[in-house]
Amino acid sequence: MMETVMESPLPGHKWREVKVHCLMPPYSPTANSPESSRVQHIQSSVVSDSSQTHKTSAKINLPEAFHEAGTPYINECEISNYICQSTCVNEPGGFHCECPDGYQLQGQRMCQDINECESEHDCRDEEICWNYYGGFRCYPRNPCHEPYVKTGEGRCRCQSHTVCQGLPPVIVYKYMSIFSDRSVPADIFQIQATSVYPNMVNTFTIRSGNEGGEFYLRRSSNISAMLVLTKPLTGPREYVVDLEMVTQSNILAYRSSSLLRLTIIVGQYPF
Ligand SMILES: [Ca+2]
Repeated sequence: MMETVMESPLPGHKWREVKVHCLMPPYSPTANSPESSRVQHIQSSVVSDSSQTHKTSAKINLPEAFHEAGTPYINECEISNYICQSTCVNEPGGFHCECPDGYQLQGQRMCQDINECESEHDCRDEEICWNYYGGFRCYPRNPCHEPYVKTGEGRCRCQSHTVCQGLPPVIVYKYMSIFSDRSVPADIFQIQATSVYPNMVNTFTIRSGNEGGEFYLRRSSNISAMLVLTKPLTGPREYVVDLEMVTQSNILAYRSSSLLRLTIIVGQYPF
């Protein structure tokens, strides 16, 4: 903060000029992203956010006031909302910034999510720890339910053709974290076929979880599509979005599908 004292037009008064330059943070990918996995039919990856820098500059003239003790009094927290990323606490002779639960101060003014999965968490052995903005979750290592059986990390296959009629043969479970009120539109998740055959056409659709129209699936090629966030999400909230890839060939009368069940954990704060 830069500070100069100038003479006021009013006799006996001085004006204090305070310039505040505050850099809001760029998005910092955590250990959760970018992240990708390959399965038999689907490859997916969380898309890194493009760095965004919000620069705010405030230039405010404040009349010089005095404490009873005669020391100059300035409430820095009233100068700008951007002086702290989260909470500004005024104190005699200065101020300090505080962060909400689940965050730690990064420098003097910024807040950084604590990755509880790298330190202390209470997930059990049969669970995986998933970090998100402001907290963490424990998810079962085996997400498969009858009639599906686990055939890989987060991957479930239905073994019986008779029981599985009308059901997707494969369900892949993926997780991602996102903070509140992210600017849109934003590419957040890529889904991609890993097995490519000639004369096969892949189509991608959002099967469920998009009742509010928050997402859009943009086909980027015959083997890939991008999930686009079209509305800012406000947390804390969890979305479960089912993305389906259908592979078919009219020549061979072949049709197969895979389902990617994406859990999106939205943090409470926009950082
Ligand atoms: Ca966390």
